[in-house]
Amino acid sequence: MILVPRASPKDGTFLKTLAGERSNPPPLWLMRQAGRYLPEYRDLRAKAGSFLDLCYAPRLAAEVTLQPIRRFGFDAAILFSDILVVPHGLGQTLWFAEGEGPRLTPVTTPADFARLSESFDPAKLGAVLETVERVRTALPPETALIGFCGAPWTVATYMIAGRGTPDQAPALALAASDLALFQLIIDRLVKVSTDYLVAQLEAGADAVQIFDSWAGALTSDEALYRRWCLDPIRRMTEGVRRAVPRARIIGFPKGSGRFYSLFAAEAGVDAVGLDQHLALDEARALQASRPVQGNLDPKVLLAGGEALDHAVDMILAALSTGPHIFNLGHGILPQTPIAHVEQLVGRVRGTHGAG
Ligand code: 1CP
Repeated sequence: MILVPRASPKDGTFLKTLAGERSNPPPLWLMRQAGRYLPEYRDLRAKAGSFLDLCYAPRLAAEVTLQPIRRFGFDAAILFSDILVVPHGLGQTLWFAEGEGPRLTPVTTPADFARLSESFDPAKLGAVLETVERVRTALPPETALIGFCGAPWTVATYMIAGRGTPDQAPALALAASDLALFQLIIDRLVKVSTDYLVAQLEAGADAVQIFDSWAGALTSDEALYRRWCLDPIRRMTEGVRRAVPRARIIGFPKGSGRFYSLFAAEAGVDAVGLDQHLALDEARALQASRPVQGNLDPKVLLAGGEALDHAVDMILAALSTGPHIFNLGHGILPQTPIAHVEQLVGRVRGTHGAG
């Protein structure tokens, strides 16, 4: 095998780490870093009207993407959007019930599926890509821009249930009762999401992340995990790399537990995002094959104080010998005080609490 050096000299530490280099301190960004814990986000969100309006307003969405970079100087920005713009872009009805979360008209029959488009609505796609272009132009060159989408399984759970569910039971039930329909939904999502990531990379995203937030619902059995988490993501990574050979891809199969090493070996991603439930010795073992990202518990960031310092130090100590991107194990909680994020940034970068 010929080893091609993947990092280029102008890459910042985030992209260098994704290419397998080790940095001290590690690059840092936080999942959901643009959002309700920031007063400047709440102000802009109130002016924009609905959350979805904000997602499709390139100037405002770009501004929201940049807010946490200005405040904290993170090493990467993540496009402000949502994983559910993909079913919305296929024509599924979507709205965000204030204070409750997403609502969609469920897709549970072949007739429902037949009403979906085969590709992303160009007007909605254009708005997202304009946001990507605006953010890339505005960011400092050393700060990476991450594009993203949901993994087919996770997006399907919302499309089928019509909302977030604690156990993803409606999607699991459809996979059991109408396998052919479930497979059609997954296949459509593989295709559209692959094209969507390629478009984001071509518009200026430096890397992309695939969020499989509900992979944990598939871990009761390896065949289930392979069929609905691993295989669709592997098809996506292959498709993205066919179109963009230098694409850098992070997979976040949240809750994968004992299947994390299988995912790291076979999903075709450059780095694996780890949730807070994975033990640090297992995280370190995974680092032998791939860079890892994670895995501070968002509740520890919410709590702050010495517990936060201690948890950060443990992660740094365990993962500093290999390529590591510092992040949370899941999205930042809206009640998180800004002072705790400042404490985290200082601790990771070694400018806080020394001695
Ligand atoms: O009221 C508001 O302002 C809306 C809250 C909000 C925000 C800020 C939602 C609704 N989505 C987002 C932004 C978002 N969503 C980003 C932006 C970039 C960033 O990280 O800063 C990203 C990457 C997502 C991804 C996303 N959306 C996921 C995957 C990650 C995860 O958290 O597991 C999922 C599952 C969603 C669906 C969704 N969108 C919004 C909510 C509240 C939810 C979860 C709903 C549920 O399961 O009940």
